[in-house]
Amino acid sequence: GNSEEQVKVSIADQMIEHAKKAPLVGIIMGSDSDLPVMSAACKILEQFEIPFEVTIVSAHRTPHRMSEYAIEASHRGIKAIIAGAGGAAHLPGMVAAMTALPVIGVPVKGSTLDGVDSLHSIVQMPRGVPVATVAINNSTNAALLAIRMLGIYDSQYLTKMQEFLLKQEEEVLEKAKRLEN
Ligand code: RP5
Repeated sequence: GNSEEQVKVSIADQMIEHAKKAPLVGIIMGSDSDLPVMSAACKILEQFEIPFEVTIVSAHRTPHRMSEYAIEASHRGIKAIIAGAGGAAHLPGMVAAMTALPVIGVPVKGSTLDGVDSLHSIVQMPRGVPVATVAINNSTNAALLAIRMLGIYDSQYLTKMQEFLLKQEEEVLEKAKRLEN
């Protein structure tokens, strides 16, 4: 009867609410020492109100967790993975090898080689398994790129990105004006 319908409607509502909160972007990093760099990506996704998850997955120290994460991500509704790592930074490439999702790599600057080790480890992926590599420590751009990817199938993210770019442009023009005066 009527109440049965209402229950169905409320379950549907709950499912919609749940789907809205289900993470679309997965942020992973090799170590908690990467967090100061990777937190900028979290901030951007928060700013754009995009549901995301963030955790530690290490290619070298937790290889089994890494493969599980990479294999499961698409089934959980994740659309893009941001992976930050330093040193012999295998995480983004290995995750990309085990998922068809786009993977964005953030080279994290370590203490000895200024992040060039991480950059080369991530950007020099052999043919067949791409990793979109952003600048050293630039997790902001990793998040912005992930949002552009979401914009391919959901125009609300495209609109938000256009607004972001306009605001950024206005801010620079404002600074230029102030400098000129
Ligand atoms: C990598 O080794 C991590 O991504 C981190 O950048 C680097 C150092 O890790 P810790 O020794 O600080 O845990 O796996």
